[in-house]
Amino acid sequence: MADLLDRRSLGSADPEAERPAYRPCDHGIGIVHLGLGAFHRAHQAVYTDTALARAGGDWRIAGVSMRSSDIADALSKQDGLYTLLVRGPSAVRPRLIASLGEALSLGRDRDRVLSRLASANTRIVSLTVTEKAYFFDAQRQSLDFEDPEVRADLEAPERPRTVPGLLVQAMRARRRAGTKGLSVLCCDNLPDNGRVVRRVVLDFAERADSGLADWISNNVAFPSTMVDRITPRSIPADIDEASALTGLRDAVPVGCEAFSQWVIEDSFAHGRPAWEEAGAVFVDDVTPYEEMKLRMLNGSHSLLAYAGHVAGLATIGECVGNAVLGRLLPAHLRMVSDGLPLLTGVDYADYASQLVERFGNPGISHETYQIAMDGSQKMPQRIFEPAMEALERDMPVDSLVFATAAWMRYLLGVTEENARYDLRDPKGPSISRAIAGQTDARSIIEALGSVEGLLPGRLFSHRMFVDAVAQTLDEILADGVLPTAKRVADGLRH
Ligand code: CS2
Repeated sequence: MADLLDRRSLGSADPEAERPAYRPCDHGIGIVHLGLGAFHRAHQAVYTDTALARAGGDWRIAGVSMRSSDIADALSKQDGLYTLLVRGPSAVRPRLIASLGEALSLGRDRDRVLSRLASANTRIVSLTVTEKAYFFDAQRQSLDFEDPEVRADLEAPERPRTVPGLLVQAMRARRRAGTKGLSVLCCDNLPDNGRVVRRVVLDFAERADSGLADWISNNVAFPSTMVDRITPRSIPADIDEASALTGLRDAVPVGCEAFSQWVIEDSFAHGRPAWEEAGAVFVDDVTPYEEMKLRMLNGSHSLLAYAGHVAGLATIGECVGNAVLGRLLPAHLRMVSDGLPLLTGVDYADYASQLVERFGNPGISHETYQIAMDGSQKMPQRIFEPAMEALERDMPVDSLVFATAAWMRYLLGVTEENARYDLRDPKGPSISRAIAGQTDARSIIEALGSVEGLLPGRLFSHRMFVDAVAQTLDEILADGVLPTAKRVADGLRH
């Protein structure tokens, strides 16, 4: 693929695909990215591609696949090049991305990954590793020292498998070699994500060597970010589609929507690419943007995913097209946005209508089952925190109650059509063990309450909230999820 690009001469106009407007080999690697999934390749790698074309710099990316080596292998065979399929409502626009300079797999190339992380040329480590990979215990606000994977890394820090272990090992090497610090840029959907990764890294480092923790505090920046672009997992049909559009054979194309947003706290230790050239917005405080996105976009994604999956609706598009959920969605968005602080330049009503349109994009097929994954890690910031805040301010919580009950119904592991599925959640086995045999809402809630760290104590000691969840869950169990959603939607302000 790279040969083909060179022969066709980079930067020349192409009738079919947008091509990189720079010579990749002119730019060194300055970023190590952990988590080489579709989202990174649809988001940060694309911003970097544009920034390289417009402002240059040694900012290509060494991407690290944290689990399987398939993607890294496929990308290596293509010299890191891949096709982005930008899916609008009626047309697909292909674009070739050249910002990945190297693709590695942690399991196989650990030494190479560590030397990249320790290299003086590396000035940013960015991450899209999913919420659970930080091992952050939200209740204790610290690293989860009890987790077996964390314990294993603490016992053998030179062969790290977890993100905190890997980052600390890299910092140890930098400190030892007298190399300067860098910026760690978390791009996962967690509130205050810079602070979360800083906390787990410092907690891990303190156990190992407190001098190292001080060095990290003084030399490493952890800017927070809000990232957004709907990027369903890739499917085999994407390969033929990409090839038909570009004439190039790409084994790992990525499809995503056209919309993209990146809000970044501007506090980097040793520079950064000119991502603003690609539309990234730099601010002092990302919090209000994160809350808006996590609660409005991700929160309604989760609501639709749980209700939809249980009701047999396979995609977010089907949910939006459903008469009941399609009505509940805007009402939920309005209810949640009523609790958000004013944000200069942002009209929440416009943001909400844009979301409804994005979710309904006929070019995108985003599975409810994919979004339903890892609910124990997602529900707190998407549903529980806005619910807690609304209760404290005496504001309505109806659709948040519904989302909670729909999630609990999902945790039973069987659809209304009796199809069984795996929960795909790090707490899945404990959840299934706890609720086995429970059939009524109260016993289900009580059983879930016994799963360590699953239901936040403050919210679940709120009598009114728990009563409402129990009533809604009983209704779902008796009448079905969609009739219950209809009752909730009917009661809400539209
Ligand atoms: C989704 C997100 O899978 C999920 O949990 O809610 O991946 C969502 O598509 C992205 O955050 C959009 O930016």
